[in-house]
Amino acid sequence: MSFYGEESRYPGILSWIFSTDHKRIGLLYLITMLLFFATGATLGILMRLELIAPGSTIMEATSYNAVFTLHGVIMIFLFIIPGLAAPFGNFFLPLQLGARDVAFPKLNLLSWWFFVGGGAIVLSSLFVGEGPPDTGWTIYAPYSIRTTSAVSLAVFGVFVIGLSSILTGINFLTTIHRMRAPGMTWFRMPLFIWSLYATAWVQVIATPVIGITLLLVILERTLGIGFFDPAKGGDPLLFQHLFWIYSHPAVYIMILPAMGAVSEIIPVFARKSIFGYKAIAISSVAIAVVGYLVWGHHMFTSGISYEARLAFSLFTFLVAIPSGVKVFNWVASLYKGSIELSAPMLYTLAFIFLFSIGGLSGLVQGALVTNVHIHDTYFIVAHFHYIMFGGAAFGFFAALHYWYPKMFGRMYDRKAAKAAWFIKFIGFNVLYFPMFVLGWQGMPRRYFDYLPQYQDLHMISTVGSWILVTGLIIMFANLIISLRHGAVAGANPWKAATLEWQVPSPPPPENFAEIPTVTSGPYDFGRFRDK
Ligand code: HEM
Ligand SMILES: [Cu+2]
Repeated sequence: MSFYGEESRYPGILSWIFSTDHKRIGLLYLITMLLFFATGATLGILMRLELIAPGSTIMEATSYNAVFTLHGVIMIFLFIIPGLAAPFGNFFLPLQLGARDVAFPKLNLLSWWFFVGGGAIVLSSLFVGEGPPDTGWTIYAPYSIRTTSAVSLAVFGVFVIGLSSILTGINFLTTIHRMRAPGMTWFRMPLFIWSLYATAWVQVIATPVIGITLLLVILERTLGIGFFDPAKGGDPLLFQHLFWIYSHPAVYIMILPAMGAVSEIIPVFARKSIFGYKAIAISSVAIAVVGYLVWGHHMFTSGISYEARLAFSLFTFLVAIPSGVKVFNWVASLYKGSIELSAPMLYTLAFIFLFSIGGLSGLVQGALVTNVHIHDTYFIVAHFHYIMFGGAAFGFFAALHYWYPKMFGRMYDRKAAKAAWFIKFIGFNVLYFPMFVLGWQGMPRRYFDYLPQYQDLHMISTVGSWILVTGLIIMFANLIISLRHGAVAGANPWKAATLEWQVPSPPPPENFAEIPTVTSGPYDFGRFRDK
């Protein structure tokens, strides 16, 4: 892409994959993650096709197992955990802080290499060994120890991706502590940065736990050590504890930056300063802390003690409070605002709506009694897609439409963007809402076949996947075509007040000719009124 005028020792694509410029690295993440997303979405569509009717329609049970495993692994580890932090965090953290780059640019490039390298290893597990992994993305022992599919390779790939995540976390923490522009006090930082800050701590503290767990799985599979296999005196519940000690906080790695982006977008398109800035900032940190104490809610039916279940249930309800604080503050910020329904704002409103449905259904799962009824059913599948896709991924699309003109210097077709949003919003709900009902009626998850009584709802859901994918295609086509043909955007098309909008689009190498001095809060629109 010629519009990135960085001086480079290398020609063409090499000037990208060896660049230590945070903006280029952000774009590298964006492109690779969207490719992974497209792969995962294709697998999702295939599953929905299989589920259009009972019995085997387009695949057999064993292929279905591999497809939902890879869909889950790709969507979780290659798309939604890097999430908004890797592409938008890399691109905008230094810009919003008033810095020239992140603290460790070379480490940053290495993180991206670990990310693509790990992704390639995960994908190669499709083709080597005795078939692709078939354990589900949760790789539960003892099955994951005993299956002959390529689990070790996929798990190693995820381990490498974990390294990438830790390094990014360290980089962001150091950058935020050390590189804020003069006058950028903690409570003048944009809320997106607060969310990256909370996320980075979770990345640094929680990710090593999954790293070690994955190594134990590999050791057990290759050397037969017996950490988790009861036949050897191991404990499968130990695996579940270790897995969820990471994987629940990981939910916040995916959702916090999306919440941060939404907190940027709302004030800009409601032309009001955000309501409850400090409450939103501190609730990010509160979520990160309390998020460590709830992992057992994935294990209510596994035979853990009554006391443990009670405690985990209680903490699960508590962690909902800071999320609720955010939702109320966002709504209060909209109240009496002069709201402009442009694409980023529409995605933001969809985010709030879908995330709220996901969050409230999470409370149904957090309650001990109802949990037993819906455990391992489609209710869970509906719930986590509302959180991860309706929440985090719609937040991702919100951020993409908000920052696109800044990243590429051009504007997409606004009408097509709104149409794509509308189609996706409809498709999403037609696809996933029936799953709540299916699950409540007892349809188990991870099955390629089902009783005839579930067919109608499954059929509706599959039609929803076609609507959704139509919207996705329109969105991507619009964004890709506009890279070359979109109208020139200018430095600040949304009249936003944060620092990244005060430099040209796309920002020049090193971002700022002169490091700015910050004299007011991030959402102070007053200075635009008199112009
Ligand atoms: C095109 C969009 C998508 C479609 C059609 C789709 C569809 C599905 C289906 C049918 C299942 C399997 C249900 C079962 O048999 O248990 C599934 C599982 C899953 N999906 Fe999606 N999905 C999509 C997007 C996403 C996104 C964006 C994410 C995350 C960001 C995601 C994360 C997952 C996870 C983690 C699983 C569980 C895999 C497992 O059970 O191990 N999906 N999805
Ligand atoms: Cu959880």
